[in-house]
Amino acid sequence: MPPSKIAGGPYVMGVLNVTPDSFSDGGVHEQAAAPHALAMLEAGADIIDVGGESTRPGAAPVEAGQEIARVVPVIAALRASTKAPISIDTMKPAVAMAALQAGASIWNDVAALQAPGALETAAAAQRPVILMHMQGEPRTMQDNPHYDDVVAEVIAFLKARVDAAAAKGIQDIWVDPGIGFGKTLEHNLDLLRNVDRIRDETSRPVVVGASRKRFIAAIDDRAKSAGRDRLGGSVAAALLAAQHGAAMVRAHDVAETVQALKVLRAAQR
Ligand code: PMM
Repeated sequence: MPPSKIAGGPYVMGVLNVTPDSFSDGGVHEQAAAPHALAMLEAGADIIDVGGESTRPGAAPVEAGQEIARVVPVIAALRASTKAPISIDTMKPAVAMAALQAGASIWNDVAALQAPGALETAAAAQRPVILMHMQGEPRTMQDNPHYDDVVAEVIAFLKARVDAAAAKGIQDIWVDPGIGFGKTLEHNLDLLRNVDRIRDETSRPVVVGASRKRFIAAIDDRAKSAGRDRLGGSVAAALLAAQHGAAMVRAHDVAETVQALKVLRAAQR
């Protein structure tokens, strides 16, 4: 990865959901996906994360063929117009492979390479991977999340997945605590406060995706809808993650997030 556009700060990953049902920006960018991605890069994003299957709570799975049909044309169009790194946000090895061939260079897997064949596919591709923690599966994960010690359990899971990936020869491994993926408000806050511990105990850079998530509405009931009503909370969570050593934050509202991170960096010097 080239250096972050925020000198010394975390990378900013701009979210490009090419899905009709993503929880926060569903359907908005299907036609205008590549221009929206280019605008996010212009606004300071370091990398674009392309996803073709919604993982919002309650979302139904999508067939690999349909997911490929959504993401590959967008990745190819983007690749033709920018050198910026593109990650593919998928749980499916077939989709990851098609996306990497079309020009993506990073596999962002919310299932942490647990699908059959995923570790082998990632090892063969020799590309960076992001391994995320999720309790359960998107359809049911928010039904009744439970942990005895959320931070310790998430770290133990991530360490095990890092070990499994490293054992296959995968070298560039990032980890993500999976904000909102089978977690209550308290679980999410506990994880955000402990990003540095997750980094230190996994010895891996940490990605944090809190942008526009439901826990913000659990704190502020004026943030019920999943769009820009959650902007303030999203930026606050990105700053908190950055202060605790996040190496990358995933954001829908790139310009605002980058500006806030620049102010944080300036004050930290
Ligand atoms: N969240 C979503 C999707 N992909 N990937 C990573 N690494 N971390 C996340 O927190 C994450 C993700 C769900 O949000 P979206 O529907 O807005 O993309």
